[in-house]
Amino acid sequence: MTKRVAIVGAGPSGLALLRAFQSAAQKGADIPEIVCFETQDNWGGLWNYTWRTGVDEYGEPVHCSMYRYLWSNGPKEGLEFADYSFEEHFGRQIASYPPRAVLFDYIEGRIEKAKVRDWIRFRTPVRHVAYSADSGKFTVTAHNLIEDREYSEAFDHVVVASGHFSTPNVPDFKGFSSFNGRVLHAHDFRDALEFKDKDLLLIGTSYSAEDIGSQCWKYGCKSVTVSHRTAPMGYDWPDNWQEVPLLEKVEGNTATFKDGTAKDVDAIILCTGYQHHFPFLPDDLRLRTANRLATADLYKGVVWVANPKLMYLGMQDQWFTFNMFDGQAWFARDVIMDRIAVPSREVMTKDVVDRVAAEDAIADDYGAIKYQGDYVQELIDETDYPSFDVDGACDAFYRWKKHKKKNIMTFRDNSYKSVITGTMAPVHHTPWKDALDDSMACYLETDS
Ligand code: FAD
Ligand code: NA7
Repeated sequence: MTKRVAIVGAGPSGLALLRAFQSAAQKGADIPEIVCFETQDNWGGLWNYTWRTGVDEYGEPVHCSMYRYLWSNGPKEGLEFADYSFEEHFGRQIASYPPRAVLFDYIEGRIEKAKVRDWIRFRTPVRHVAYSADSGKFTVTAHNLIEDREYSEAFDHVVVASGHFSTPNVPDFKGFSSFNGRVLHAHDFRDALEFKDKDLLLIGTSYSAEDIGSQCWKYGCKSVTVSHRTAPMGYDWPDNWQEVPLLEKVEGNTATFKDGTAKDVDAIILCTGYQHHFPFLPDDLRLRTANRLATADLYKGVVWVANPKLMYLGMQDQWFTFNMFDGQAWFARDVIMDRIAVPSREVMTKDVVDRVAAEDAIADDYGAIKYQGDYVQELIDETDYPSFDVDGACDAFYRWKKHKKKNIMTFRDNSYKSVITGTMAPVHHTPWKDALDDSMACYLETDS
């Protein structure tokens, strides 16, 4: 096959596409030439931890939004690869909420087995993509940071897998510029011990606020105050944790909230989400979407309606992650290999409108999990991605929600059944709140 495919990013989504093509080649298919561009010096995307914040040694924005002591925020049984189980990787079943290093190792294990590392050009950010209707090809301009050399190459397809939880959304609040403490976004949070014995204010009520607050609580901060714009999270929090209305202003160290109450704080962490940010894409190719389950302008959540030679992976808000990226990657691969025909623009546009309307009609989080589970099922039904019990994975998420409601500081002590191997996960050797060492060696120590 003479086609050339450019993939932007070697995080879980980009790696899923590499594995999808390698799997087709393994089965004897003639596959296109694949070039995956990756800014960082290793694969794994957000799971590739760095201590750095701001810019890296080449002046590139640091992609990592993860932090030390991060443990999976959902059960691993909801994200397991259907073609590479946790048991295959670790040689046995492991507990359900692995720390970051353990999940990184798992991601790496599958892609190492596929032997596709030389398809990736590390330390090579994509700077620009342009499409020519005359040639029917894309020109991708990339920067080899090590040689400090910019170059352009032609491709038949471009797949954007650059993630959307890396460029922070940073609102301003009155008094920030004269606050007598540190103001940072969750993207730059690295180590909870920095906030030991401190009074913390967090703004936002989603995963970052919940998890960074919990981490800081676990590692000994003095108090956590969480300020909401829409509604409080409503969990049964520890005694030194309170939920308050939106921040109105800061004076000195005193934060005042919309209801007139106030609290003296040492640091403020903006857990206010991220932007879909594609500085390398021109207006006519750039996805503009809210962080939601049904993205704008992507047929089947993958194919750019205005030009189906361009695709995006992993752009949805996420209950499902690795297995959804796999479903999308197998689908994208089959579009590129002409195994799946994309319909007319009208049909694709209607597909987007219908998905948005269906999402808007969802009543609650349980409905949202089912919606995304059905989407994963739809994708894998159209390809040779190994089928698995998607409803079983949804069930793990439903139970996770209930465990969080029951006790937000112990939900990670629960176990679930693998929908790939049918094995029940063991209970971890140490309750999450007491497990201060998040290394892989410690996590795997005696959990069987
Ligand atoms: P990313 O992981 O963001 O990878 C994108 C890659 O593209 C990066 O390697 C980046 O360097 C590269 N890139 C970007 N721009 C360019 C460019 N111009 N040129 C070349 N390369 C480029 N999911 C879970 O399942 N469980 C969790 O517990 C969990 N915790 C999370 C915690 C945090 C703090 C965050 C932010 C996310 C978390 N997620 C979690 C969700 C996470 O989005 C997915 O797990 C996954 O990392 C998404 O993969 P991705 O490949 O789409 O994007
Ligand atoms: P999310 O899930 O996008 O949530 C963003 C939160 O920030 C949400 O609670 C928003 O409140 C809040 N927000 C956004 N802008 C503002 C302003 N201007 N003022 C106050 N509050 C604001 O981002 P997360 O970082 O929590 O999670 C992203 C991923 O990281 C997630 O998938 C996890 O796996 C880890 P709203 O409810 O809209 O009022």
